[in-house]
Amino acid sequence: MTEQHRFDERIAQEIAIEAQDWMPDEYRKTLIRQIGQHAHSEIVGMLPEGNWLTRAPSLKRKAILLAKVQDEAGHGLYLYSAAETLGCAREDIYQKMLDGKMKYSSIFNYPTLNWADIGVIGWLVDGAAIVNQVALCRTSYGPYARAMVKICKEESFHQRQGFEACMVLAQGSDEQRQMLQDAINRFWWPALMMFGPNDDNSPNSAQSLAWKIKRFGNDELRQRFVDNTVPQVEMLGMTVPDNDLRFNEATGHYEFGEIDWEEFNEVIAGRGLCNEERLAAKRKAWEEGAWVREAALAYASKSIA
Ligand code: FAQ
Repeated sequence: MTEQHRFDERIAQEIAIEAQDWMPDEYRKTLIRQIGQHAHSEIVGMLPEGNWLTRAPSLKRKAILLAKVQDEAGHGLYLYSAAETLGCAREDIYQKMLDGKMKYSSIFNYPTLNWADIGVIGWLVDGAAIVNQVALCRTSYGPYARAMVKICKEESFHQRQGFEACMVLAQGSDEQRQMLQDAINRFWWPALMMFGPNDDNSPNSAQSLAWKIKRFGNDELRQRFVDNTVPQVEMLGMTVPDNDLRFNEATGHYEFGEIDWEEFNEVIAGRGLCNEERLAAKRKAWEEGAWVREAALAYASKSIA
């Protein structure tokens, strides 16, 4: 039996592929791309919320937000480690992200303008992330699947704290309710874009589904998110910014309007509202942290000697 046959059999039998196992080069490359982008998203994703750490409205909210942002750093490091099991160097993929040669999630290129945005990020952005990541707990590459299990538990806390923060605003003054509706209006469509292009425009989906890296198509997961979330918006007494949204009794699903794909393509091409600002912040942090990395390496070499 050839190595390729053994690999195909393991995929068919749902036996996880591990770091030491033979795998096709393209499978390895796809995983480095997806896990690397996922790691970058966690790290860049700290910036929009980090922006509000010093302006959280109470000590309780600040402590929760601090814990959430720290969790995201942990997820990023965990995912970089998973990517490294595939033979890439963390510095290399990180540099590619800083050079704009590797993507991170489009959602983090939108600004956080008011406190309600922080609640809405927890609720909608982490909510969308969970729908995608729960599916990835059964991805075919063992180290990625195991990372997802731990990460999903933490994302679930993130989503609940976000919804709770939104609930408080929804029960507050007219001004607070308006602030919440405004945040929903700005983040609804970008949250739907997190699931990627429609299946017929998704160049990677067919092969990733065949390899069971992805377990569902982009559209199916997006639909799942809409079905989960619309009742939550209604529960808060808010509205979804989509005139085409309607519940189809026959299918049991919500039908929704067309995503602005031109906006999506602009954002992933590096021309969104905050792309430059986000990369500039990460480059600055990387350059200013050079002495820490040097000191850590010098210390480590002395400890070995
Ligand atoms: N943004 O052929 P497909 C989080 C790219 S959650 C940017 O469909 P694929 C938690 C795609 O990479 C967010 N780029 O690609 C958190 C490909 O480009 P390439 C991170 C996007 O891989 C919450 C091209 O378009 N989650 O961080 C996007 O099969 C709050 C064609 O697309 C993950 O990364 C997009 N939205 O499916 C943190 C989950 N969509 O590489 C802080 C893991 C597509 O060929 C605060 N990733 N592209 O140049 C995945 O599940 C998949 O990679 C998809 C895309 C579904 C995102």
